[in-house]
Amino acid sequence: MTTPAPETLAKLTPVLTKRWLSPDAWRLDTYEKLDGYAALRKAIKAHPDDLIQLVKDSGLRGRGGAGFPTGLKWGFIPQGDGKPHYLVVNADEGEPGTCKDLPLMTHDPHSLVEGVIIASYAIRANRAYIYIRGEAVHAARRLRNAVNEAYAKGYLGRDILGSGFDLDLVVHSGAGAYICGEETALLDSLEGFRGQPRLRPPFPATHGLYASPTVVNNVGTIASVPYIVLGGADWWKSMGTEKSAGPMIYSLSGRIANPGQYECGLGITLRELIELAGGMQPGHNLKFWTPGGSSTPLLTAEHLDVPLDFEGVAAAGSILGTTATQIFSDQDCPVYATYRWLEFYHHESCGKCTPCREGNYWMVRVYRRILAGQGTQDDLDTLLDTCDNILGRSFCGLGDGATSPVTSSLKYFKQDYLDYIEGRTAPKLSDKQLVGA
Ligand code: L3W
Ligand code: SF4
Repeated sequence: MTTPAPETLAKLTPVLTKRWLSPDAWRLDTYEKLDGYAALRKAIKAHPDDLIQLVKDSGLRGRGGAGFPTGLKWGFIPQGDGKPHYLVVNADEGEPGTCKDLPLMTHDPHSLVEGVIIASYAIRANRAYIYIRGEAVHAARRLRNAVNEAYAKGYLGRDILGSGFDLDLVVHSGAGAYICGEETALLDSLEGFRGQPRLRPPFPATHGLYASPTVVNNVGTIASVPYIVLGGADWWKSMGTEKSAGPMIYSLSGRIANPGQYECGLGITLRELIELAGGMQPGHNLKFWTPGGSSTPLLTAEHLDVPLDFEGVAAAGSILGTTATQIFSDQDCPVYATYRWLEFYHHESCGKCTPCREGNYWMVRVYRRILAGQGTQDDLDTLLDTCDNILGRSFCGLGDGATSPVTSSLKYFKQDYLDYIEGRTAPKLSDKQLVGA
């Protein structure tokens, strides 16, 4: 394990993670001793429109994968329309490799609850939901405890802190389907239907939960809001880059000495992140990595110095996504890794549209053939052709995302595929594993 240089260590900017190591920070009394609910006390005295403007000024962008400007989204909520407004927090963190929202909700659930109250006040919503992934039992327990504590203290319910503002907050556990992280499938699931994406437009901002104006934001987005209220837009913008402002929690996993969550200003590089994580594991050299989960095209050792912000990663041909950096070495196989990801997408495809439902099914079968040593060069064309028929032709982002590891691994590591096809690499799957997709 290597020790990071002081100038690299200085790149750590614990903001959303700053309370994670404080014992019992998930309890209300500890949270309050650590500045908790000070932002709410300040925000509730401001005009809601001023809060929307503050978030716009901060440059905060969605932390769930798309990076959409948060203040702009809040500003889409029509006012004076006579309809109920809703805030829905997307806590269905399921993107492979992503692990930033679950630790936040486990260690510091009140920061999310406080963000929900401020955001709801800003968009004039009197009912909010946190839709949490079904498997996240412990985080859901912590959240429900935090919500109960907040009600008991008058931070939730009627006439919050004497402001006249009312808010009810419900923590809803999903049933463990990746597609319910897609915002409209999430809304269908919340309404009690099978979770499948809706056609957009109209977007949830105008036609969301129960066809009413709804803001759907990721956990990290909403948990950022109390810090922006307390620290101000300029302070927030002092971290990150001009177009990608603020700190970001990068989840590092794979062949590194110290996997975990590292919060740094947007724009840090993988080289620096690996240094912060104590270097690669002994005997391992970086071969490929995901900048933001498996739905984002793979990058390679050539991309160690790419700034990990929305623009930098896009310029390198990938997507920042959820900043889940999964790190693979020269001892890992990009063909096999892609196959495992595809099995995931095939399993999680909701089946609503043909390109994704059928395309992922067939691609899994082609990968099995290649990995069993029975592939042909034509199979590589079939994979690219299938991706071409999925990308941009699927009903939602799941289908598009599934093509990312396929096309990028073929772009950078075609030789690894040919090594299976031409017999230089021993098969990883047996004949028996060829069927049953
Ligand atoms: C009103 C308009 N609202 C856009 C809103 C829209 C949404 C947000 C971003 O997918 C991506 C996906 C995953 N009027 C609007 C508007 N909006 N135009 O802005 O929308 P969009 O379509 O850019 O993205 P999305 O549907 O939110 C998110 C990728 O992120 N991803 C993440 C996967 C998994 C997780 C997780 O486990 N937490 O996030 C990784 O790459 O593939 O492409 O709210 O309504 N004119
Ligand atoms: Fe369902 Fe896949 Fe189509 Fe999305 S792309 S609607 S997950 S079948």
